[in-house]
Amino acid sequence: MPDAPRMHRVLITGAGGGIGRGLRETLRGVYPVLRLSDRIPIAPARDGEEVDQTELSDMAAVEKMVAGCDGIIHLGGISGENTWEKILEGNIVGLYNTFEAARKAGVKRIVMATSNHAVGFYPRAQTIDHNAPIRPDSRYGVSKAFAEALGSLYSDKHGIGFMGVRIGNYGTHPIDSRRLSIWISPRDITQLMRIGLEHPDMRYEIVYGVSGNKRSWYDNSNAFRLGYKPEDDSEPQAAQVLSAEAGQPKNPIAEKYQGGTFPAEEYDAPTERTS
Ligand code: 15L
Repeated sequence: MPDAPRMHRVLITGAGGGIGRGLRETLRGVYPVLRLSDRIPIAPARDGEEVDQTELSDMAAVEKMVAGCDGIIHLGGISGENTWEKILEGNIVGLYNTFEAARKAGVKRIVMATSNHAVGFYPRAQTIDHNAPIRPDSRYGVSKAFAEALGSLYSDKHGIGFMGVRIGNYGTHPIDSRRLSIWISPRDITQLMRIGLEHPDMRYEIVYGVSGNKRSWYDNSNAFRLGYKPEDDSEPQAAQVLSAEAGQPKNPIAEKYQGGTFPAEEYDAPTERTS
């Protein structure tokens, strides 16, 4: 097995968002330098940190952001459904710029926040693994499928180690019944990000970014094979979450599919797809 790459400076893009702010704390001191970048101003650098403000659609700025980094946790871009123009700028052009700058700078690893919405049109009744064909539920989900494809290209053609984490829903606790199946805790996402950066044998992998939830609709065996041992499960919160939701009106499309409101938004198919 090859040696794990040495991570001296790790870049976190989208460091001002919820997951980025969490990882800033949980990865503090794990690598000698964390470079924290966002398009918006973020809290000033502390020891072992560098703070950067970059618009991902600006290639020259992205090249500066990436210079000198050994690994990248890419959280930047648009983090939910949006207009095509915004998705194109943040999640297609911005993503391409980040990968291309990483290639030129000799970055060894990219851990990418993809999303459950790359496969959100699978029914909740079905358990899927990392080999399930993509089934995006939104323009946002399509952009995450694009990210997985771009990761595959840069892995095959340029040898960059890539791990795409199809993140469910990150937070300190599950916020509704759907999230009981897809919740991921701060310590579990930290563990997965570290596997992506540090695993000695990483070329191209897709895993689900979920805790060890009893109600999961994913077969996350690929993450387990890479050494992931989730420490949390949403189940102890289930009774409380379900009783808070009792009696609320439900959209049948949102309830049927894994992506929830994402597949239901703008839905106007006269019949449901059956294949
Ligand atoms: C995501 O991919 C989003 O980034 C997040 O904001 C949530 O909407 C999450 O999915 C979810 O499905 O709950």
